[in-house]
Amino acid sequence: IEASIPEGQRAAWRKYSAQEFKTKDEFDSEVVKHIETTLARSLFNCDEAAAYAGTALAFRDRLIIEWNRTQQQQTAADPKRVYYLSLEFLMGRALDNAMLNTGMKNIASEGLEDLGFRMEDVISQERDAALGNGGLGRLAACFLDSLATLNYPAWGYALRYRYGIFKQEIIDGYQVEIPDYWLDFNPWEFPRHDVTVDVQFYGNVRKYTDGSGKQISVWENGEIVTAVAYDAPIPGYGTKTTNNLRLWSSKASHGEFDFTKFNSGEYEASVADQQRAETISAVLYPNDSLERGKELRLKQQYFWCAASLFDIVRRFKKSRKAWKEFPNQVAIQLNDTHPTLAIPELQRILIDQEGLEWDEAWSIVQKTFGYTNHTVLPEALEKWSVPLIQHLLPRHLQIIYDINLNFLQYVERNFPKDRDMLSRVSIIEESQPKMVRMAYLAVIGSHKVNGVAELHSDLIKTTIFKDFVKIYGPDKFTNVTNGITPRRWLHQANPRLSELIASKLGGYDFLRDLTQLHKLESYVDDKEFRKEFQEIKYANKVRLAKYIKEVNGIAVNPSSLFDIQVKRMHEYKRQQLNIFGVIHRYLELKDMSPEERKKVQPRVSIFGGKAAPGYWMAKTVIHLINQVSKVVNSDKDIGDALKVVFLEDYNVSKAEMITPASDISEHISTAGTEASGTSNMKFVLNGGLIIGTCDGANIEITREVGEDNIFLFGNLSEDVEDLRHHHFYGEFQLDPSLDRVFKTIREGAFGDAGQFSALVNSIVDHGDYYLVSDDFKSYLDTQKLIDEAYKNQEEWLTKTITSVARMGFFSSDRCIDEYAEMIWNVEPVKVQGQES
Ligand code: 7GP
Repeated sequence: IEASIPEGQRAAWRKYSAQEFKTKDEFDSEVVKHIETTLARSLFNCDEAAAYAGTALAFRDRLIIEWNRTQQQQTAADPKRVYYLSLEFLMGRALDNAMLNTGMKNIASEGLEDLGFRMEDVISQERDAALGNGGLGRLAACFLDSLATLNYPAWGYALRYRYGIFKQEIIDGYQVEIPDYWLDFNPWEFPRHDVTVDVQFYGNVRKYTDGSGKQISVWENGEIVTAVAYDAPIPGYGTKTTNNLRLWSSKASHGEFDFTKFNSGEYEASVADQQRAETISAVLYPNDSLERGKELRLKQQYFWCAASLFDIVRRFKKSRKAWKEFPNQVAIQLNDTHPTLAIPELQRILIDQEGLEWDEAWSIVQKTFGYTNHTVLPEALEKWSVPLIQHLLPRHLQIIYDINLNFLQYVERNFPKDRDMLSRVSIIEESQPKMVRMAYLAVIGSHKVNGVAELHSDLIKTTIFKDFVKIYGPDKFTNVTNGITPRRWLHQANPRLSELIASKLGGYDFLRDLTQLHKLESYVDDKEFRKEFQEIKYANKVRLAKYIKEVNGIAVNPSSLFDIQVKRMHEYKRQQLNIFGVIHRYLELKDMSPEERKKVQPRVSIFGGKAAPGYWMAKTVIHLINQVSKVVNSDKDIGDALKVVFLEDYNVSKAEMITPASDISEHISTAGTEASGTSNMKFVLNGGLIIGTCDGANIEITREVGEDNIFLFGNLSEDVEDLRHHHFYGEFQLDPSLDRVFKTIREGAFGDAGQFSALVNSIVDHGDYYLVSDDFKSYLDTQKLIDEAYKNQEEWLTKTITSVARMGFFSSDRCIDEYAEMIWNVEPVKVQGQES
């Protein structure tokens, strides 16, 4: 490593080199120092927010020491690194995670108590880092945790959005979007004003032939925007490895302020460039599984890909290895198609800037990239118009055309008889205007393509990428079933359960090897264990009930069956099926005599999730849930038999409280539409059972926990096409129970029926694309089974404990090891602790 300090002075340097705190006293001294100096507060004006800030800064210092050490050792070892390019990282809160991963939470709790604060209150001061929408972004966050824990040299790359996903407020039953000012105080990031990249947009391509007769392309006269790096340390659990998440922020290339313009009186124009440049990293697009072809979004994608690749190439060049070594040093994973421009960008760097020949460059590109697909929904598959790319990235469009030409020639040679094949697989869709199909470009430019659960990986091979399987053979396509980090989703979210498990398994090793959970099966009949397990579930429900009372003003009985569906609002996830089921339950309760009603299993139906701001149908479902909630909760006949709750602003930190409180959670997508799902894993790991369709990872969860421990219902994915046909030809009879639900809605039982007519009509008149009516009866029958099963608390408990014991497969550590072996070909690098 190059060192800027001369040999003679290094001893002094080392002597004073920063040390991480080890004891409670050292911790307290750090906290007080930060509160008094960094924050300029004192013991006379230190509130919980300041206590949080002081604690966070103390931990940040600690992480940064380990981060520095990790980077130095990784630089010295110069191993192959993984770069995870994701436009979303849904990190949630960092403090609790940092304390648990470094093993310092107990010390910090005691220390804070000395200073007059309770850990819980301090933790809850932190705002979520909500740089993501849903599953795809949270998966990326789990992967970072696993990569660091398993000591893989890995970097995440994303954008530093000034506004993360909007904050959701429910006003009069409607979703209202409020900006998320998460950067007001964010102690977890380090601005690196010395790490910048100039990124070009627009301009033109000039071609000429050099002395040796070689064609050269120069992209010039564009507009330059500067990317500034902000780094966030990612600590592994129980290891010294602290990896990096690098977020790019945009600013004007010539500084933020144009003095000439200011001096000539153009005050607004003097800052206009800066504002324009900043717009690029200003907002996270709040769409989940829904693509909007907006120019700014394309700008974001290129800005981030270009800055990240420049950084990666710069790091590679430091090692002075030959270009052909690039794929042996660098693995880049594309989290869905959002970073696909990295493919033509790397090709451009290699041929235009580094002077490699096309074929040599292309072979490097293909070996470097891997692509993960997260959805088969057609509305989520990215396409960009050719004129837009031509305008914004003229050189990239040429390269994309050349990639396509080579590819189509190859296809033509190998499939001379299938003339249609060429237009089917072309990167360019011959529409008006022409479109670039990003998923095809991603497949063509990568050496491996994976889906995120077995069914989904099979589906992509038989639907959207069918032709590519023929072209490349099946080996290019693989599956890595998703997972979740047990550190956040068990240890942090459910500390008592984690402790109970540790007490039986002889320590916390299971947090690093989740398969050890299987040993819990021998405690299924252990009275003491069962009692504690049940008490923990109850306490978690009490905690959620308290929150619901505080925030929603609804009193729910913690002994009721808690039925939870929290996830992004989308028709394919079918929250409408759930709420129609709730209405049906309500009507049934109304039909009963008071005596009969007393005998039913009381239930609380809990919903939460955000709708994309422009997605009217999803917003209508939110509205309906809130209206039903109003009516049911205030109906004196019903009492505790049924309560309906919509939790506003569902996010990661709320998920940590909600997940451990479920008895049943709902994962009820139309079969074949939910690529995997990951909250399904979180709920079962925390001792809740699932009602679900045969979709995504539900199938593998069933295989692991056993059919007796999950409530499956509904049509299978292979039947979906036929069923849709039946609807199309009107060969369908609406289930009478659903018909009654619709009648009730139409009669205005939940407010002005007009508001819900589009929702009802989508099922009755417009083909019921998501097959709500087809699955309704089976759904209700299964909910009945659940009511019955829950009455036998002993058997229920056995099911939940058994399920927890069988969830070992769903750790994101297992996923990351699979990616490392099958796709990245990388090895861990163990970081050594500080030498004394
Ligand atoms: C989600 C999938 O819907 C979910 O099933 C999966 O578990 C998750 O990715 C992680 O693989 N997809 C998205 O969140 C998304 O935005 C559009 O997909 C690209």
